[in-house]
Amino acid sequence: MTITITAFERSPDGGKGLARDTRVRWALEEVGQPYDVRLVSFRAMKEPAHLALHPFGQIPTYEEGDLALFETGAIIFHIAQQHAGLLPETPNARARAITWMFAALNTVEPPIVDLGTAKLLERDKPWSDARLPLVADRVRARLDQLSAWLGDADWLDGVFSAGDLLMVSVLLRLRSSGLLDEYPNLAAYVARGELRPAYKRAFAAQLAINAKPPTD
Ligand code: GTB
Repeated sequence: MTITITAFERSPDGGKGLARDTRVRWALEEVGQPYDVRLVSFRAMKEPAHLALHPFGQIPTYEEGDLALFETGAIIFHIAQQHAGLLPETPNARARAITWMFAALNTVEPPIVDLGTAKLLERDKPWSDARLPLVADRVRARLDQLSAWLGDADWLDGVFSAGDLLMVSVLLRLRSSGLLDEYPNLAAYVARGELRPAYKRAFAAQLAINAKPPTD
């Protein structure tokens, strides 16, 4: 059955792979599933046709036959359940990998998104200079803990899993901040993720769309 995901018609990052369709592309590449992409404009994302797929008017979405999903965690969990390669077979190892998926999305991603918001949308506020270091320190608190857990291991729980895919995807958003470089083992972890052939294919696919010059 054909898989179709949605992505920005033109991502605000110009092809750095930071929009959340990249992680879904990466998961599909890891399990060897071909997929189509439907590009949506910011306006189309808020129109009824897209809202019927995604109640919050965002990308990415995932369609496969009569199944429609939104939320990257749910989409990647679905892909990992349907195809081998993203979750271990052993029940306990599988449960731990799923735990890392939730940790990436619920514990590590929120302060990173807050930092992005503070830098991109709040810099003109009179309180921004005072708030920004606090937000950055909340990210550091999580990175301290994650770095201590990872130590010199390659992946979070033995073999690469959907937990690593999501954690690396989340951490990638920090690269431009320089915060990742304060943690050499995390920087190396992210680099290891980016070196995976499946990630490279996913990155190239989104770049092919976003690097195109505007047609209008
Ligand atoms: N929790 C949801 C999920 O994981 O699927 C979050 C989905 C989400 O935030 N989607 C964003 C979106 O559709 C795109 S990825 N935003 C439009 C809107 O809400 O109206 C967020 C994103 C956008 C751009 C960059 N960038 O340019 O660097 C990075 C991340």
